[in-house]
Amino acid sequence: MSMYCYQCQETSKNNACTIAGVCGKTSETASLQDLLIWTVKGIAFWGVKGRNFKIDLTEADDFVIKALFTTVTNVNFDANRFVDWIEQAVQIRDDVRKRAQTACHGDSGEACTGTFPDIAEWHPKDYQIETLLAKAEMIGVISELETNEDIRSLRELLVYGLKGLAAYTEHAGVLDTFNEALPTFVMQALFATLDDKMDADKYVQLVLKCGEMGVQAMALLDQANTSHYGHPEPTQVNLGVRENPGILISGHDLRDLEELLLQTEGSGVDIYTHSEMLPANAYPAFKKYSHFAGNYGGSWWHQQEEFAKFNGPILMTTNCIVKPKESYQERIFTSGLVGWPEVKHIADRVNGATKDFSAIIELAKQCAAPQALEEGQLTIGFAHQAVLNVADQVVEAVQSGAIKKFVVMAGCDGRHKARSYYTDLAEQLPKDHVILTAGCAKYRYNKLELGEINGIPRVLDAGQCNDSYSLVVIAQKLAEVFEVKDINDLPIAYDIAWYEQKAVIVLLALLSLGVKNIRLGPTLPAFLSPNVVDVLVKNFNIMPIQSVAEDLQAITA
Ligand code: FSO
Ligand code: SF4
Repeated sequence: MSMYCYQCQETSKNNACTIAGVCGKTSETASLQDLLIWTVKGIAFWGVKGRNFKIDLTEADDFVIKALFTTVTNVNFDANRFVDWIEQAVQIRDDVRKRAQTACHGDSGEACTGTFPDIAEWHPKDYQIETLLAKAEMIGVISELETNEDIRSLRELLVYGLKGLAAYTEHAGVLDTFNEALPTFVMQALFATLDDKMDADKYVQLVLKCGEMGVQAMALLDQANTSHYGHPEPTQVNLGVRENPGILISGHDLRDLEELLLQTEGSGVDIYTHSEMLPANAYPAFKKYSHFAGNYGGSWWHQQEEFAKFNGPILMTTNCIVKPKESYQERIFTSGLVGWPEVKHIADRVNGATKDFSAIIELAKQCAAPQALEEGQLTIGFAHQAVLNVADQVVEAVQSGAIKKFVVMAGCDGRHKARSYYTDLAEQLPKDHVILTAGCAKYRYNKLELGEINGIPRVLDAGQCNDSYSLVVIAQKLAEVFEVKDINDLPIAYDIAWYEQKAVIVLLALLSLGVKNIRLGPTLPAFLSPNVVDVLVKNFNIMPIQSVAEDLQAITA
């Protein structure tokens, strides 16, 4: 065993990746990610104390959020970048420590005195990969396989929730929108994981608190997105191609898209979205660009085949990146926290200036136009504002019985054959059932002809995975209109597909709001021990998906 990672749904044999990641992560990168999380916990050790003494933690907060996000599945595969991250983490931890101890000078508080654990003051003899790997072996899940399985399970559930929380906090931060309560909680929770006395009950409370903060993070991001780019509008997105060369942009970073659209205006290069960037087509601020040409292809895991056919450059702004094929290795670029060894990386913004996408644009001009994958259009743009705009129609359809039930089928897509379940279920749902969706899970059914009910599409697409927040707002609005006290009494069923840690925070957010009876698939997380699953079943009646026939019967009952 040279690594131990079980943070995503595609983990090997639904147990753990122990030799190399199914995602393409090497054991070296996996170990460095473990060490980065450990050093970040060291920052939290001093950060929690320092915050009590009101020291400025702006830099540390930003670093902790970014560091967590960069270890999310399919974000960064570049071992060298993690060596830099670890070195920076140690420097930031030392700086926070120094200032925390100075701030408490004269105070008999624990920040000043006593002995401190290794995590609070470790320094490697150098930053050679071998030195760091030797340390990584002694920390991380791999070193703790013998410890209490339930505590380990709850602790990892919390850390994965924090990674998802960090991802959404970072997306909002890119748009200069902050809420200090979020990094404050992240540090407190990381700090708590260092406490050997934390029992299962305390972990469960912290996990639910993490969900609550997840709702806040998604609300913050919603505010950031809509205040910058307007509220998404119902939109028909073109799925075909034009004759100009194009740039394909994927991931979730709307600011990268905004700057790319601006820099390509009048250049003769069209911009297409891929995977989780599809919802950008519904924002008024982007729709105004005539060279914003539509969406190309499907969800993240189709990229090897689709990127080869696109012919032009591809920009990966966040996860999910898959090992690039030779056919497009020279045409793919990463930005922000994304990384793949040998893939060209666009430098970050400096002092408020925009990113420079000229290298991508110049390359695009020399490329052929994309090869068509499909034709037609897709209807998107049903985030909370758009749905509330047609609330009267929706309420009337529910009252008349034209809409019998809503089925929330949000979450992620993935490679597992078992995910055909979601296509089959969507196809076989009765015609009076409406699907509410967000995230890349929708690619399993969003191109099916599922029709409309009194002008309301049977697939209401709220946007990216973080826009699951919209689904919560819609549910709360329905509860208000129908004067239902318990959200679980609404005619809404939840059938969530998960893949990576952003889906973990979406799930925890739903639990924190008291949503019960969620179906989760295609498999339950490998990091949940049987006892932790029992707790989730007992308190929330979470259930694994069954056959399409069985679940259809239960959902439509
Ligand atoms: Fe998908 Fe990937 Fe949005 Fe995830 S593209 S899987 S949950 O990164 O973030 O839905
Ligand atoms: Fe395996 Fe998923 Fe971890 Fe990649 S992220 S190593 S696929 S568990």
